[in-house]
Amino acid sequence: MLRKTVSGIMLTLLFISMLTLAFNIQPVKSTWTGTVYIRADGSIDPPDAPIHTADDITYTLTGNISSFKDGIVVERDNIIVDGVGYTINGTREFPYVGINLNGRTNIVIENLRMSNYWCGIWLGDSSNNTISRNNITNNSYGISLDSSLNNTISRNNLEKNWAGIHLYDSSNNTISKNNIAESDYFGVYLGWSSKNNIVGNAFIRDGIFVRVSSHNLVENNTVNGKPLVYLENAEGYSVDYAGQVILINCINISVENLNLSNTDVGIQLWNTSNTRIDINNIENNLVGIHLYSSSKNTISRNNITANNDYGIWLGDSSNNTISRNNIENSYCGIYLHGSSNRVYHNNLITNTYQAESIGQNTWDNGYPSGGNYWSDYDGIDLFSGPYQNETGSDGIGDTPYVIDENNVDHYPLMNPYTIAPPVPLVINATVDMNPKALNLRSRGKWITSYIELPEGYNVADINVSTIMLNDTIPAELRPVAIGDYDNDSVPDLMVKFARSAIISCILDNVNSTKLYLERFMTITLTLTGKLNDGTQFQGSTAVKIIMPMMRGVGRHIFPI
Ligand SMILES: [Ca+2]
Ligand SMILES: [Ca+2]
Ligand SMILES: [Ca+2]
Repeated sequence: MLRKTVSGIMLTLLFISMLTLAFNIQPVKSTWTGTVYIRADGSIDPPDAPIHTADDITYTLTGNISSFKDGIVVERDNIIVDGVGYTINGTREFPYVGINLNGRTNIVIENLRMSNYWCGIWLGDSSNNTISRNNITNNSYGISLDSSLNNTISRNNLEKNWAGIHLYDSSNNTISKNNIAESDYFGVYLGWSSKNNIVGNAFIRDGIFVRVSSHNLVENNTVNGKPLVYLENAEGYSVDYAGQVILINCINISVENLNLSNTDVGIQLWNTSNTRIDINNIENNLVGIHLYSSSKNTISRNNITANNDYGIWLGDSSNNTISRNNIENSYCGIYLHGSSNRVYHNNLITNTYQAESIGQNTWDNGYPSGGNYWSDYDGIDLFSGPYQNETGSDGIGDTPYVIDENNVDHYPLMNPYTIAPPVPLVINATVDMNPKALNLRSRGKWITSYIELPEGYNVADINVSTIMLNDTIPAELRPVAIGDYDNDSVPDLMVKFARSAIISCILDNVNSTKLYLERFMTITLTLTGKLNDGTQFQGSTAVKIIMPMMRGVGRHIFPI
């Protein structure tokens, strides 16, 4: 007992001396702990807090702040709080915030680093404030606006928060040029908030989610480097390139052949009808396809895989058709709230909940067309017929798949529905060659090619290792360069091909007798490749090939 105590004391002493040693060798950079108030009269409370002001207007941090409650509470209007790179760090406990602006106006908050708060920067009933160049990471909410107007949130970096920027009942704000990445939930949430400008933000594995909000201007934002397509009151439009698609009050839009993955909601429809969502790849989102108050839309032939919460979510939406989709590995495959939606010929595979329905919806297309394939269906197939009581199997389970009493797939498929492989989208590239005339005997080593892509595509996205000429000759991996070879203001990607490979390909494919006799010929070279997201492009160019008259040698190469 005594021995144990003594050794305990010794250990404690050892620990203290080690700590002392640590402090002696490397003094810990001072972090002040507590909540700082910038009072209405301009004073800093408590006075030893690491904030300095000379004029009661500009408040500059002089050290890091750590707090168990709020970090800095601003009670004075018309001031600047400059973090000059210092950090405010909390405990993430509700309801504490890094910077608390309540009923404030004309405040600038800049150059702060902020982590581990329930909310990094809170604006409640606050207007005409500017939040810029802050680094806001690992909070529940990065920046939250509640009943706040005319604020500017720009050039902030928001990463790994639960939600990036959250607006509730807040209008006329500008959210611009922020980097918003890897929020667990939404990058920007617009709830009951209108007339905001959301411009020039870059989202990575994030996006925007809109709820009961309209008249917002959302432009020039990117999601994973691709355009965030946000349409309000549009009619008869086709979306041809996007990282996320949001349609508010739209009619007759087509969303086809897109890869809408790694964002928050791949496609969101609000009050939108007669829209076609066809042949898209929609993976790794919170929700793949989200419809609210939207009707008469068609969702078909999409691959909807590994969306964390829902593959397809319909709220208050009726008369939509969902068919021939693969819906796999989500928490819930299809959630329907509404009536008269038709769901058939889909493959529902290993979703934790395959389908949930509030309201009466149709889950099959009658007999013999059939219903859906359900990976957890445990029925057998010995009978056939509309009542599944006739001898002989028919590929349809003999017993229905029951979701609930109002929602029954009467004709569940025994095997996955074969969804015709979508025709891959091939975009048209413009291809130039230099030289345009190819003398088969000249000695140059390379043929240079310049590739332009149509508007909306970026030649920087071309995966050079996929570029081929006539399906046989790969482009050299270097040198490559982006320029404007033909001075038409459309950027082109320069790649090179080995001249010898092109010549032998030509010789393999042309009528060499004719070439020998006529001395030149025009042939078409076709260049193909893929962008980094898999989109294929193709372009052709005419090249004149020349066989110079060289007695003897020619005959030697081309025996007639
Ligand atoms: Ca997210
Ligand atoms: Ca059967
Ligand atoms: Ca050009």
